[in-house]
Amino acid sequence: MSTERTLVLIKPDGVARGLTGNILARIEAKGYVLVELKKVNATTEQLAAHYAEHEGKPFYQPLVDFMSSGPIVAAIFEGQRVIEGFRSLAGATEPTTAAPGTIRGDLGRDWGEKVQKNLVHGSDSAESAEREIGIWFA
Ligand code: IDP
Ligand code: MG
Repeated sequence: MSTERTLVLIKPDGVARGLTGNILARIEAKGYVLVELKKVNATTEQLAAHYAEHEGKPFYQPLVDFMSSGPIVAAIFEGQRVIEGFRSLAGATEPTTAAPGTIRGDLGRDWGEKVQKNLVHGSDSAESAEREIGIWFA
């Protein structure tokens, strides 16, 4: 299978807590190649497109508000099976139960809010990756 790309976002909690370098270092140390990197303030339009699949769910508005609450870091990483590999590095959605050794398991916790602040986003399929890269690196 040819090399693939994934979209990684370091969410506002990760940036605010000064964990950008730690998170990027974990992905690079795994062997994936950084292709693009930028710090941005997400627009309403970008977040509506990015999280369209979650519209209508109870955590949707808290999620959009959270993602608008401060700067994020967007990155494209490349490598064979990087989509699956980054999801494995990130760990489960809930930081409380994310495995130790993962980004969310090592660096995240539950803060008792309506949205899980879990440090990172990673694309979940090749189709999602191409769509999401188009949103953040148009
Ligand atoms: P993922 O980021 O692990 O792929 P998704 O199901 O795509 O998880 O959800 C997107 C984001 O929405 C999660 O990363 C998390 O921040 C938040 N989220 C998902 N499910 C819940 C929930 O049940 N309660 C609160 N927040 C949630
Ligand atoms: Mg997801």
